[in-house]
Amino acid sequence: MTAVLEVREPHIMKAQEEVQPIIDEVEEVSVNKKKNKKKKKKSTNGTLETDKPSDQVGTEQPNAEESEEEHDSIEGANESSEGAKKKKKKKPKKKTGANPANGQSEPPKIPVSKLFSNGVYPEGELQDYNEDNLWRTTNEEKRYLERMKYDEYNSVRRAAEVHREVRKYIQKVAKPGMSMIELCETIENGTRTLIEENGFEAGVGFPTGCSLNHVAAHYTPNAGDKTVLQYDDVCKIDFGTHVNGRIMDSAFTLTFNPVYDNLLAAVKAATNAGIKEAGIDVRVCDIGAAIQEVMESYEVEIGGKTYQVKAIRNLNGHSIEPYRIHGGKTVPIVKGGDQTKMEEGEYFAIETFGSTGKGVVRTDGECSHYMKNYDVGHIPLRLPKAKQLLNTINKHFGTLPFCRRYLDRVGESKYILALKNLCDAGVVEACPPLVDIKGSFTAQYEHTFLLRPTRKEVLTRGDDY
Ligand SMILES: [Co+2]
Repeated sequence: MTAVLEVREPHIMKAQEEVQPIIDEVEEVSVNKKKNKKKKKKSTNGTLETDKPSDQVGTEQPNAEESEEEHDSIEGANESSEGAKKKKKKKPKKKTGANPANGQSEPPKIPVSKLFSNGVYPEGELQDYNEDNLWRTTNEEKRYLERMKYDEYNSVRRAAEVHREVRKYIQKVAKPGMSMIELCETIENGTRTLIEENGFEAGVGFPTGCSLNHVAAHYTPNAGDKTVLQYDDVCKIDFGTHVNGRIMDSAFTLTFNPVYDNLLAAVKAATNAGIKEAGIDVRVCDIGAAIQEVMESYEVEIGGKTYQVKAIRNLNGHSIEPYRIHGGKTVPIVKGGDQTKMEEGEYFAIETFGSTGKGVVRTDGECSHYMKNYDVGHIPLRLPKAKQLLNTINKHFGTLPFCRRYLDRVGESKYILALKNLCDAGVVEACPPLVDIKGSFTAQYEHTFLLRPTRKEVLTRGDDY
């Protein structure tokens, strides 16, 4: 899920409405056989080699090393700091993140706790901090702090592993002709089974986004939506898993037509650039600048027209707190953001959006996503149906985002008016679809990572993205 920036410049909206009728005609997408024609930026500093996006950093890992690493992690959790000192002399840990070939069924039906019967889940991709903080990697005190957190890390790794396995399956079976409802339910059912959904202890993290084309985020079908995935669609699959409220928020873009390959490559590289820049004491504005630089060094040719990929300037990454998808901090994807710093122990989702449109989104269309306002205290409600609906929300979702289909499946019906009442009262926040101009195409990649005391752990990294 994405955080929307307050649009501080009201004229943007107006200008856009004026432009819209002209651009409304949807351009025909033709298959471009000369795909992967990538533009290299009029590079000022020579550091931006876009021919090889740095999106595969450290994901190759022989399986033998992986099991050794798991072993190391278990010991690390249980041994005294004496024992740990001895360990320090071992060679540094290799970066990981690959999806282990672990015998998951198709469709995925085996809970990950059965696949990792020793209860140890694979670490995400490890990235050392940049030079100012490189001392942390080997610092004994920081290493000790991490051993104290082992149970937390291991449980979020379980949620991340579920994300990897569920998306691996959907990447295989999603095809043009599949309904959006079937697509989402496949993901949600897979998540519920693999994570062994259990009240607030484990489950889906938020509604499954499957926003299409100019819709960048916050679309999931409501009941009765007949939309079917098309060959020419650009579909952002944004779904979440959680264990004990620790949400793994990760997204990728699904396409069938190779004409969009450069758009996807731009966004994937931009997200990875943002993750690479991130770290303890790093200012979020510097991350935004790094993301935009990479994103806008790409161009894509669609239907005979060439577009420089734009970063959508009012969409953001965000910190994540327990049961709170949007923690207190946002991570911009363009330059000029604020100077808030990232801190040790924080979880962040870095998500970037590239667009062939204006590079700004506004809300449009029927709402599906909702979320209880985290800070709201007791608000008296007059409508009995609204009170009853709020009880249902409190019981099943608490402060986790939900959608209308999730209300349907827990037995709610005819709740639209009551839901509107809760939104008007400020108890629930509506998160309607976020759209760029019609006829444009938007893509998204997102990962959740943790700023561990010694290094970054990109929890949701897989061998796919
Ligand atoms: Co997000």
